[in-house]
Amino acid sequence: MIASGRCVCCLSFEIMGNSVSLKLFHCHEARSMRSLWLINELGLDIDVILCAFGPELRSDDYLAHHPLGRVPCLIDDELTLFESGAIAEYLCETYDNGRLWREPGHPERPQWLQWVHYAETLTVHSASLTQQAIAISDPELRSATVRKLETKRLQKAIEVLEAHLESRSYLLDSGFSAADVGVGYSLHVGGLFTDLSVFPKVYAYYNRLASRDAFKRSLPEAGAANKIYTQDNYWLAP
Ligand SMILES: N[C@@H](CCC(=O)N[C@@H](CS)C(=O)NCC(=O)O)C(=O)O
Repeated sequence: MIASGRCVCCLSFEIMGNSVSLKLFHCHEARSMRSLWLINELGLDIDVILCAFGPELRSDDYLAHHPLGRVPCLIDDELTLFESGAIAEYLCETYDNGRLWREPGHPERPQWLQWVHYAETLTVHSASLTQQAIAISDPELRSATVRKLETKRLQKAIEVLEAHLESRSYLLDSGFSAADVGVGYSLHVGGLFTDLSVFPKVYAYYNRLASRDAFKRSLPEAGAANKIYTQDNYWLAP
């Protein structure tokens, strides 16, 4: 459930006999979408505190949760976590039965960890491109060199996925996992900065992920305010 722009109290729910309460600070289309999508895949009930992307994140109240004033930030009773890869690992090991998790000792565990965190390798380039195309509002202060360089580095990181997906439908041979959620979000935003259809395997993979109900439920609703991205794409002119 998304609470539009207002704070709501935690809901409690029962899972495997334990009462838990989860709260996620989220901005539309930000990395917190990774956490929200995973929560939706896991079928967890949660309070989502929707924040505007910008100065609201630097309020004293929010800085008490996340020292840098960024999203995601997950609260689970006494625990606060503010790194999306760590949140993915924590949610899986705490609330998953092995469907999206690969537990320590599982033969696919090292690969699972690698791809859960490869999501950030992809997204750092999109974050830099978001800064160039959106956050730096004065065009004079933007750098054509940084945009070109980061676009190229994003494409190189996508090429690695293209080769990996040559022989499989998901990142792990055994099928869909939390790693696909992390990387899927990165492609969702990466596609705003480079044309994914140039990478046929990646393009088909992204479309497969984007057709999932849990993915769709983590998108902003139609006409939502406070979206980071307002254009169809921010691709560089060829
Ligand atoms: N590595 C962190 C990055 C978190 C992060 O930088 N989030 C961005 C949104 S995608 C943010 O909140 N930025 C707000 C700001 O920098 O003011 C993670 O994956 O959780």
